[in-house]
Amino acid sequence: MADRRVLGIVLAGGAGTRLAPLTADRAKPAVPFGGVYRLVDFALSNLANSSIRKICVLTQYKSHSLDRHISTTWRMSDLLGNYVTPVPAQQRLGPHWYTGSADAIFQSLNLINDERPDLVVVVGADHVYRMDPRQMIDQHLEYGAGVTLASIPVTRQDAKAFGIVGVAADGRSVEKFVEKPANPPTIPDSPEESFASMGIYVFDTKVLVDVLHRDAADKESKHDIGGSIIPALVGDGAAQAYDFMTNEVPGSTERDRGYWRDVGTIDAYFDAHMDLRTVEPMFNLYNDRWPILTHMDPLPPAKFVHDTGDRVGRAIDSLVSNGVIVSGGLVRQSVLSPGVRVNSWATVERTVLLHNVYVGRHAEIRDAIIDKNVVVPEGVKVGVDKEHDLARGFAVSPGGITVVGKGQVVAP
Ligand code: ADQ
Repeated sequence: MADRRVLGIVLAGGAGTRLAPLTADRAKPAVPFGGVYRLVDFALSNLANSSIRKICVLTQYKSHSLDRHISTTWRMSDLLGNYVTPVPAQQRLGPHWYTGSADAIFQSLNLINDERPDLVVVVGADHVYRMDPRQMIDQHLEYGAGVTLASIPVTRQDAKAFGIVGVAADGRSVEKFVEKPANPPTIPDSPEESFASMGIYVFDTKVLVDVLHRDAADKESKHDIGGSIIPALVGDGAAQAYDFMTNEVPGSTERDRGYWRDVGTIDAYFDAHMDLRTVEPMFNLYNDRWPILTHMDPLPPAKFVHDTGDRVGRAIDSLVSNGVIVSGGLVRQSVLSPGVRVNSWATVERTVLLHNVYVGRHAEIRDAIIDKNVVVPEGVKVGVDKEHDLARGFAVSPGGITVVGKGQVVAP
């Protein structure tokens, strides 16, 4: 791909309703993840680490904290022609916001006209994974596809939430594509699995511009990439699949190779956190050959104090960010964002605490996600009795994870 001009487009405008209440006042790609990151950092790190550094991030809903994060964290040197720009919906083509992900790109065609790339790499902003898109681009060029879509085997049960790809005997040419089917077609020699599109695409620019114009003229279309653009290109015989499991990223471990999670629901978001914190994690944040990049506030190191009797300040099997103080409390199997406080005789277990959460003495938190700045007063239990959690107005996921949203008061 060395001589090709590539533009990255990150789709960051989805409302993320299934992640409520974490998306109550922020866009899904701005939801904090893994202590110090935001979800969008994974997609952007993959592009930046593979030297794709002309990137437009299309934003829409509740985009303030997302815009701020991108402008402050991801600003690159214009001198080298690099940029990561947040592009808010601008109503360029009429008085309506983006109707779907294809409309978001259609309304932003001026960016493509300005940059005149050979290829456009389109990625979502709500997945946790490492991927080197250059390997997918190489396949795209080698076989002359109009669009190449990254694909991964998923269970039949999970397949209902994805676009499902049917490939020809050559293992590449896409013969069939169905968006979120009720009855997902399976992989021919593996009846319990389906081949899912990961929402990661390489387009020839001309092919993309042409199909977007056709789609815009279609009054019946919902103007989604998965719902309309990909099916149209499959109809043209122009779509090929790229097998994500063949992607090799420097420094990945036997265990975390091929890791990709859609963290669109509370349970998936919680489980992906648990994947980070074990001795041999399912997803290894400590791979410095393919770093996940972000902005970190200049906070002091984490501190653990008190070691007398039952009052021991410690954290085990956990990720603990800068600025945290665990003062005489016990943290187990949890992820703590910057600025969290855990006080004496408190217990925090299988829990994700976002920035500056305060846990008072003797409090007990289990199987929970607590959003920024929430105060859990002395002696209060959260996540221990799910009926009580619901009665107090907290959300409880189907998997039994209690979520206390930003600004919610936990009564003493
Ligand atoms: P979904 O994620 O359900 O499925 P969609 O809601 O279109 O599809 O979201 C795709 C990406 O576009 C997300 O990152 C979202 O934030 C963003 N987006 C959605 N609406 C947008 C808008 N109006 N403006 C800007 N950005 C917007 C897609 C594919 C499936 C595939 C899964 C993989 O359609 O085929 O299997 O991703 O997770």
